[in-house]
Amino acid sequence: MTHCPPLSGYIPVARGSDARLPALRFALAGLVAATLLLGGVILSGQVAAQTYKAEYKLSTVVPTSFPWGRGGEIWANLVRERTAGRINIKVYPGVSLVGGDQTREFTAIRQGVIDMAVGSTINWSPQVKALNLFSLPFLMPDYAAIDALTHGGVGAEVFATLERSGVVPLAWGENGFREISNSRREIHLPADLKGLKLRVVGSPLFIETMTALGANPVQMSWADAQPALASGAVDGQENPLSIFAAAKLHQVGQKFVTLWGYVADPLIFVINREVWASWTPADREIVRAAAIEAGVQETVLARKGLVEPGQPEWQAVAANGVTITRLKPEEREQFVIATRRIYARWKAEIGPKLVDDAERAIAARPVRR
Ligand code: X2X
Repeated sequence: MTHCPPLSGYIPVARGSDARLPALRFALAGLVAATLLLGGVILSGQVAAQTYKAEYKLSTVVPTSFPWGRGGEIWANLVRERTAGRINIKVYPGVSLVGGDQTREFTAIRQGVIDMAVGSTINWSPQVKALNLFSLPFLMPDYAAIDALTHGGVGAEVFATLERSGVVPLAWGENGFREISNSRREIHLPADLKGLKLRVVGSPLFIETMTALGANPVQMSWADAQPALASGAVDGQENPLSIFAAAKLHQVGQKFVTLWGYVADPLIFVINREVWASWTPADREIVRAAAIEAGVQETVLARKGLVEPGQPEWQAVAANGVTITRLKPEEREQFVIATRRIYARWKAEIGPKLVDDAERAIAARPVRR
């Protein structure tokens, strides 16, 4: 009989059946563990499937007849198709999930009252100070400047801040350059704003900017703004072309629009953190990719007729009897000068580093249009 040296790792024991017991136990334990693990995977799969809600509520301020609302709809449709209906998103326009109060939308997303949203940086700025960046007067001179921020390092910094604030940001869209309108007179210079009652929304930055320009700002929701304009309770407001045109603000007395491009609000596609965590990684990627695609399409819609020569969409508004005023550079400069102090004060509030980064990114933007 030849002598076999013990295999490495095999511990020889003295007697027959007893000798194999520890190995057997070990094997059994392994089998039990593997079974448990497999069961766990299956179970967690079932749990995940069960925790998918029948409907996910997506909040927007304006309905699908506006580029913004349409962006939400595109996102919802792409996700429904690509998840074969596993993730069923319904658009709730008019911020109806928070009774129309758009400045409460962000908190409701964090709390899970709202599952997801396509929201304006302005509306979330009371809760997320960094978002006031986009409302700094005369920071962004053109579309390339917006893109330089949202699609560069500044956009990534803002997304990191949103993550820390408790939501999952996925993609950028656009509301647009906010132009000032009113029922009383053409605006060429800050002096023309004197005494005008202007509806604004969002953070105190808007109140301070308008006050610095000599106007009387009144903060109210978009839902309240339209009746207030119709009744003459306020004289004017500021919003992008896409809102002005789709809401037909010329019908509520807004006869004068000045294209001053003082601020532009991007839109952000976000999801509640728990909802995000409840989905499989594959589904999360579908939702993220769909948000990015919807954001690109939405931005194209929001810029339609504004990036083409002569801005045909504003011409269409003019055809409704609205006077469109384009500022001379020296006129615009007067507005810049009058708001410089507010800019400096809010730069400190927002965080000088983020604003410095933004200023640098804009100065280095590749294409000016
Ligand atoms: O309320 C507005 O002015 C609007 C529709 O543009 C926003 O939600 C920021």
